[in-house]
Amino acid sequence: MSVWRDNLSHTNIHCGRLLYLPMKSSSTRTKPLLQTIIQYLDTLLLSKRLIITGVTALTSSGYTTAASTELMEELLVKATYDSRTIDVSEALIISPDTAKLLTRAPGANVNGNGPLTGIPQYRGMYGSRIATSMDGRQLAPAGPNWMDPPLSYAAAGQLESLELYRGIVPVSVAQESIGGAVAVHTFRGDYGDSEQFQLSGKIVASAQSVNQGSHLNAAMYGSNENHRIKIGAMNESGDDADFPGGELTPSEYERQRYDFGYGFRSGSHSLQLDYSYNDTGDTGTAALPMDIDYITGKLLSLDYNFAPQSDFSVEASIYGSDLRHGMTNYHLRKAPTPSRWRQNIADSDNIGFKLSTTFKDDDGSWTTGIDGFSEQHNSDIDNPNNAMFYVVNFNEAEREVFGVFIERQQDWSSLSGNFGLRYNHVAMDAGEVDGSPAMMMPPAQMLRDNFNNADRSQTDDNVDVTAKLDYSISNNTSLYAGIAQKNRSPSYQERYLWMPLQATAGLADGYTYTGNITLKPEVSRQLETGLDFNNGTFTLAPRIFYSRVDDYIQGTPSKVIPAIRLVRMMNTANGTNNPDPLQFNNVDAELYGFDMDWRWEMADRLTLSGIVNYVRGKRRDISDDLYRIAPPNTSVRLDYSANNGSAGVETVFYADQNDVSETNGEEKTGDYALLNISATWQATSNLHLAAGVDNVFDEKYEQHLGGYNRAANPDISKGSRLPGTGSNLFVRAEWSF
Ligand SMILES: [Cu+2]
Repeated sequence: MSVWRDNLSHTNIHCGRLLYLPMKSSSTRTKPLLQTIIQYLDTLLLSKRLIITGVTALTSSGYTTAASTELMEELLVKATYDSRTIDVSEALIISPDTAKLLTRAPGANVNGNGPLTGIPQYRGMYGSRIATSMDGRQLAPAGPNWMDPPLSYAAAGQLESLELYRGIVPVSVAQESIGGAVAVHTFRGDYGDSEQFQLSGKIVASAQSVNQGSHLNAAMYGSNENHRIKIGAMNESGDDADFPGGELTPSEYERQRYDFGYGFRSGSHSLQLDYSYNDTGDTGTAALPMDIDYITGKLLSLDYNFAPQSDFSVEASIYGSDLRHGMTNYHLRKAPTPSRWRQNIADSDNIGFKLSTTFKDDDGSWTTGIDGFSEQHNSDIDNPNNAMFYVVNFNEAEREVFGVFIERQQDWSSLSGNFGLRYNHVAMDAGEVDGSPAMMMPPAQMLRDNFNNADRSQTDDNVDVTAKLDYSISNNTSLYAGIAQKNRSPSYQERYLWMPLQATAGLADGYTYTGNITLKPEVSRQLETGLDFNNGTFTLAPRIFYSRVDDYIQGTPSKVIPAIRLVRMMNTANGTNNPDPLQFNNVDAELYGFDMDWRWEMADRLTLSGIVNYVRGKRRDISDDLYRIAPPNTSVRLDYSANNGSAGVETVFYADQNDVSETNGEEKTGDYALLNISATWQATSNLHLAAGVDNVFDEKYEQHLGGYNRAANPDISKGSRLPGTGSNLFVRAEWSF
């Protein structure tokens, strides 16, 4: 069975129903907003994507059976053999960080550098190795240290679901997906079934104790059979969070978000326009050298879908974003001496498109398409106390990916396959750089001149190939195997960081890095296999995987003499003790492991479920482990669902992590276990209440993926690991009308 997933219509995402409902034609009125878009996006057309997912019997009878009880439990994770869809509309989201929800899916974790900056990790890969798409669109963060990772632009209040592809990602899903893909689906309201306009809305308010945080989200939807409009606004903030023994400083946050959406459908055509404005204010990132002053983002997209017949459809989308970011090392944390104040102003301009078509036949479907994404970055460092000091960190650093792909979904009687081929052309370049250090210190001058004299324009031609096979051996059980080759071209930081700085897309290892213009793309050859079992009461989906990565990009001890000399000179001048710099270089690596989720419907209203994750990441060229790899971990949940409420208890266990990267000076972490409880109550048909306690026993623990403290704090010494937050009582009310 194939399930068609269409971003324009939200209902089918969850229900797995077939999509294209007959649409009635009607006259359309021109919207002034269309003009705004056209102004904003001066490039050509792009497309909405259409994913065809081969889905096993699990879709209809799998984890979603929880929904058949009177009240859905708070968090639904829907399983297919190749994805996990986390139903955010039902999720009890208290954390402002959407990325945290990913830990509900097998294989996934989060690198945390601050309360809003979760960077997805999947099977040991993270950062730009994981493709993140929001309703099919890409985004490149403004922050050279990923203070605004792509997923941070997916504000929880407006989301419908978070879809994590399991293992090998089909080529139609993302341009570069060497390590996995996360697809965010926003709720845009439903079309009505008559000419009559109907209004509905939802207000969600929550509060939590660990940081006196609060969240308020309001959304209004109006629709008839041809039009739908959405207006949403969100405000959230929190103070520094508590841990047993002190406070995490700075870990405060503040963010507003506004969303507007308009959809029109007529006959076999549909059009969707979305605009979002993100405004993040003072937000701590104690694991990084600076804190967020502001992040403003304007995101705009136009999607078009044409489905003249049930077996043929076209999707086109064009989108862009304009992201601005400021950060400092003095406004939220204890400031250094005035001569060492630093402010970094950065921006990112993104534009992209996608055009794809799908043809269905008796045995499956063909999907072909082209897509393009272009990002451009600037980053300038200054000192407000010293007008002479400046560093042009990145100057119009550009990265463009143009891709073409073809994918075949083939369904035989008990066997189904997904085969894909993608070619990406990557073009990168960067403008000349400068900085006052280059006028005063010969090593900095040499680095600048070498960079400016180099041929910085680079191109890569990458071919991705995937094959995934799913074989049903009985009604209950299917076997899965996949093989793929995936590429990732270097990021702009990895190629164009000219002066030793910690602008590393959030690695947060405390090392300064320089880039390497001539880096080669990473090539991963991946194998995975597993099974999906579901007999109605018990579900189990284990996978083992192996990924052999040639030219894996990793910081290695720098051989760039002026970079080493510069770091040492700065140490002498500032009385600091920074280690010698690293340089991004191609090495060889491998990642392997095991993960699974399972679920047991123990009794009518009682469900036990859990996740088990294990991953190892190693260098192949030398004896070392890869940096910041999630320790083995498991969680077990017991959920009770009643007629008008539910209750759940969860334990989360993380083993110690002793397999650490010597190259990155990584420290080991110990094991820990946490207990979380929560309950929900449908008070009236319109009012839904929830409450819970995370980390009930106020356990003190260190998250291996959480980073080290970089800010002065009486309770945590600099350079030691940041503790996880203490016990947290939260409440939430959701009112729909
Ligand atoms: Cu930043």
